[in-house]
Amino acid sequence: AVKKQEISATQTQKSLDKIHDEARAVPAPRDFLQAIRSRINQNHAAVIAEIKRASPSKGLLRGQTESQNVSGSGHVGNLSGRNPILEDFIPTDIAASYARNGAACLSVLTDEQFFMGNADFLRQARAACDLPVLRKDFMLDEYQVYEARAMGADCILLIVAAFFSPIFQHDSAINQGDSALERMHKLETIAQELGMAVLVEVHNADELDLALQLSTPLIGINNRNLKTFETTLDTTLQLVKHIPSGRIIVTESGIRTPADVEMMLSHCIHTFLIGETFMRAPDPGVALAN
Ligand code: IGP
Repeated sequence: AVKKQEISATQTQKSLDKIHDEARAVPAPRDFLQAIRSRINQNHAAVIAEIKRASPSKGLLRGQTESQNVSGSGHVGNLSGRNPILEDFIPTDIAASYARNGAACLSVLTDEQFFMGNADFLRQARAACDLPVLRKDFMLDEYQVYEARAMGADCILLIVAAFFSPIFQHDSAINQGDSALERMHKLETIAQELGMAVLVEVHNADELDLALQLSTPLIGINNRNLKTFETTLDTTLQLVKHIPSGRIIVTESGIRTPADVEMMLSHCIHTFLIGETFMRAPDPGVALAN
């Protein structure tokens, strides 16, 4: 990914101007919040269905890597015994299947380094259906927010922990000298000015306090600890108690079974972000429908 830190200082303003223009030239955003609300109003679970080829904790989830692909039939190692045709990673097919099977929205990993993602996956998935799309990536500076819109995103992700952890920081974010809340607020404002929704992600009570100071109603509770990868649905059940009404709570990560979904619904949590479970299924959309 060409991120801001890789661009020299003299080029920075020029590239910012350029991405700014690109963000305003693409077709208008789709309404992410409305898509969630209308599923809930029809008494359905609202599922933000994720398209993710790999993850840092689990490695390759679906399809094959380029190195596997060069050798003849390509399907090797941990893929043996599966159906290689059904399980190829084809963002357009996955998106269309999710849409047919009642997803509220899509989430697409665009991070290349940790998730083997790509901006093209988002473009392809969005073009294949009429669902609003979350750009799932680690947003830290304004360039990335314009870039998200320019690739067609309808929602961005702000991970509160990322604004504090030095491992996520790069120069431009550190040099701004603003507090974490100020920086999040700035990115939120830009996203909203561009017509996008903002999903703010938390994992503990301190992060939640900050998230609630933003104006977005969309609060994601990540059941996975991003440092240890430990995942427990209790995280959602604990934090939900501290969230005032009027917010849309999204329970994220580690949702595996219909029983998990029922359990969350019984706690009045209606919105789900699900990736791995669908990615490992022969047809991700069919897995969603069940
Ligand atoms: C989906 P899972 O366990 O269903 O694959 O999780 C989603 O919550 C996860 O991909 C995620 C994520 C993130 C990925 C949540 N927050 C931040 C990257 C960055």
